[in-house]
Amino acid sequence: MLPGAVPWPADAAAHYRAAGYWRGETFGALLRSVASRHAGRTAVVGGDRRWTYAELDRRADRAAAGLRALGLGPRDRVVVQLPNVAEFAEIVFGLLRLGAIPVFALPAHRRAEIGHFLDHAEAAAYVIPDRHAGFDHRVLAREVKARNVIVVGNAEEFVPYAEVPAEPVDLPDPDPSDVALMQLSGGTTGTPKLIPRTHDDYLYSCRASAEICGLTPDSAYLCALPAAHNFPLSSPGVLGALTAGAKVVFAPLPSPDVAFPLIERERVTITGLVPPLALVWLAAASATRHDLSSLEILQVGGAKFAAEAAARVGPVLGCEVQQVFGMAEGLVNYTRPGDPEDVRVATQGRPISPDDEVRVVDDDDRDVPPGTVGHLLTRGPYTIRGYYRSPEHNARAFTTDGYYRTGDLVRRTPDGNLVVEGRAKDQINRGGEKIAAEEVENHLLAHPAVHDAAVVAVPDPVLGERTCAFLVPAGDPPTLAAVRAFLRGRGLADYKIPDRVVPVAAFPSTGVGKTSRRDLRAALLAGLTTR
Ligand code: J2J
Repeated sequence: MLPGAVPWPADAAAHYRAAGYWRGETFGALLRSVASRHAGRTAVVGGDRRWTYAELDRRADRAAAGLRALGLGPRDRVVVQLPNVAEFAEIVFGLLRLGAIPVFALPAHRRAEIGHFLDHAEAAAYVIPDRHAGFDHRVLAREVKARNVIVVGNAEEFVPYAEVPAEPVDLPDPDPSDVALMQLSGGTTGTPKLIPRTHDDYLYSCRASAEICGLTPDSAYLCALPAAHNFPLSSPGVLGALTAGAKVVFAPLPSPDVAFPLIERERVTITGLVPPLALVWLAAASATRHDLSSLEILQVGGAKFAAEAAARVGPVLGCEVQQVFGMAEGLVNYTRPGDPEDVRVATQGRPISPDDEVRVVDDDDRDVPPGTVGHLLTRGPYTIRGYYRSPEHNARAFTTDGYYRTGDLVRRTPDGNLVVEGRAKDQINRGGEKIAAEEVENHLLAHPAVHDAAVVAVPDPVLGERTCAFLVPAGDPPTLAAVRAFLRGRGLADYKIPDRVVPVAAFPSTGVGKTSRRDLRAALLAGLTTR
């Protein structure tokens, strides 16, 4: 196992192998075997590119050889920050075949996040588009002084990806029990954590997810959310669709004007959205002239989807709603196609695996009675046992017997489905984008006119939650515009920048200790709503 990653205990690993979850297969080998069975079928569509499985397989080989010629090798970490383009699949499979480890950054990440990932992962390379959504990623690459910058598009002084692919060479297949890729945690601390996922565990979650969703070679998955997110990558997402020999269609944007024509043209059967986008689709669907009749499943996840909205998916979009409650650390719950309407509308589903262990506990880690709300703890065949190179944080984020503390408050229904009732972690879930309160607070504290800062989630009818920063100013309070400009200047991703700033003379006193920040945030929020 890559040093800095936490392996499963030997007995658990042996059980996961014996049960057939871990099959000793790598992503590179999997693509090879799917391509041999479905050579002529379409694997990937993105922009004007349309590649068969044979073509994707060949491109992945050429990418692996070219990346190797650039000096990259097994276990090298490579920060990949690509939008939804066909090259995403080619480059990711190239890295996976080489045994190099993609670290999936989001297109929205900026200097603060990318600098941290490059540093923390000791990355050997950084893969970017030239420009995306009006932003020049080459400027960012210069700012973070990344080594080996590879650019899809106009590279300027960097390495153009178009010139990277080389004649395939024989490469040893990586160890399937080793780290394949790294996902990002939503985070609750000052710096985002990296989540190492192995070929064995991640491939299991992708394959099992594809089965649960009924994917076949005739299915077409529309990747509408940014592909780097764990949800559209693996639940079943791009990788799950490819395990099934299905077609992956990359949408450059998730808006109905872009996605609906693609659904019609490519006869898309399944896609996944966060709740605010699902609401936008519901609003747009009744008036659309596009034929959406191929759509069989609309997955909604990343944040709680209200039952009233979920109930409208069937009548308005003519497909089944599937709720997905997952996390990049592992555990993913799905409502199943064909579940009774009340399960699909009002619960967040049940785990993928019979060996996902789920506990619902009180503040002292004691199991609560069935049906009671408590903290969700989990361990299982595709849930990590630790973040990358974070021993201190791991001691808090996992129990001594290896359960991951999800920070979610859930209740289990008598039929075994989970309902998400809230959250105990210091995080804001802004329409599916996760924001660690402490990370934003630390940036705010660097402002000369800020004496103290507390960032809280405020309910929002569209996004579910928005971010409000309470500030104790040092002198004249900074305006919202000044705070936003300041945080942008520090290179913080846009979605983390507070929507609202409320100056207060002093913070209410809530005692001392670690939990006092949480109490403080709760007290401030209560003050805001009664104001
Ligand atoms: C309420 N909260 C939810 C849901 C996630 C599939 C789907 C989503 C993610 C994801 C993912 C929720 N209702 N349906 O990785 O593979 C909140 C919880 C959870 C956190 C994880 C996947 N679905 N959440 O959202 O790592 O708080 O993964 O712990 O980004 O999102 O966030 P993330």
